[in-house]
Amino acid sequence: MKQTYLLIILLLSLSLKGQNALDFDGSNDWISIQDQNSLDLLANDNISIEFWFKTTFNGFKPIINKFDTNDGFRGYGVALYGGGVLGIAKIGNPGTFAQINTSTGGFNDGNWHHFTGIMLGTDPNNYKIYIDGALQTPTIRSNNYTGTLTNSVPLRIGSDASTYFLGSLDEIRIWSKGLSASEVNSQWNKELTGNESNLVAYYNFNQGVKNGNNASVTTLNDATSNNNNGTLNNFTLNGSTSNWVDGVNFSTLSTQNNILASPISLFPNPSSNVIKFNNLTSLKSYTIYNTLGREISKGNISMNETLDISSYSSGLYFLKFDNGNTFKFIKN
Ligand SMILES: [Ca+2]
Ligand SMILES: [Ca+2]
Ligand SMILES: [Ca+2]
Repeated sequence: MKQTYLLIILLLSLSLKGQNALDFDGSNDWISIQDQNSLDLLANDNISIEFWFKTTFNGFKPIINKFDTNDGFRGYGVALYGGGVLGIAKIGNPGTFAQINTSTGGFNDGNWHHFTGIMLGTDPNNYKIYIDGALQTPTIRSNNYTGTLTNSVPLRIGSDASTYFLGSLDEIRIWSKGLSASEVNSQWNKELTGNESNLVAYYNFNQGVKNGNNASVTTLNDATSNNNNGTLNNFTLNGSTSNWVDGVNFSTLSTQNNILASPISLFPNPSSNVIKFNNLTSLKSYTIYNTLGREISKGNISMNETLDISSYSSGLYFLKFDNGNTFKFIKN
């Protein structure tokens, strides 16, 4: 009986890890999604866009957009910029747009990162970007939006009609609402069903055989009922690039709900040298993971003890106690 349970647990954990993403070659791979009313948002509508991305490219690359290139790029979209900065924009009458970028970059480090961009109306002071679930300090790139937003061009993934994304994308979601902080926190690190309200398009990319021959898998499925399915263009669809590939591993990081419930607190955060804990009532075993779910270190800690993180690379980490409580911290 015990062996049966162990086998079931093993199969469950294997199936959690078995989800896919799509790799883009940077030269001509892109996905087109036909213009539809559900994708046509109004200037004053609230829009949220989420996705996982992995790239080492340093420079401008479009990620997802519905820009009309024959009308001053009227529409909305998200792009990667030099230095690994991410930005989100609404563009109205030619030359007028509302855009924020992350004020720090480095998200082109070859690891999976999650992006949430939220645009409330046309004032970029009301826009937000979260990376890996953490609210970023934005830089307003433009605040002169006027006119309408809607157009009749396709939604594009991985292209703006002249430049092409290099790297992998997964879990793309477009919402016709502004996600709340608690919604961002509860759903960035897991898959959704597609039935969530105001979700206008959702691509989980769980298609094809990773790194296999996928010549016939040329339609990207929308998991919502809006049928915003995409057509893959110019992908090789065989091998480890320009094909359906391994997706982000959610299974080791799927303990987000414990973060809010825990009375234990971690400080200082961010930190460059050491972290400590308040309200640790007993010696506790911990494991530290990076955003890929890779184990970085493990040990035991009690109240008033310090944990040395000075040798870690800059970035976001997860510390998980063996009772399941998980904390995020940032190494500066
Ligand atoms: Ca996926
Ligand atoms: Ca339209
Ligand atoms: Ca290609």
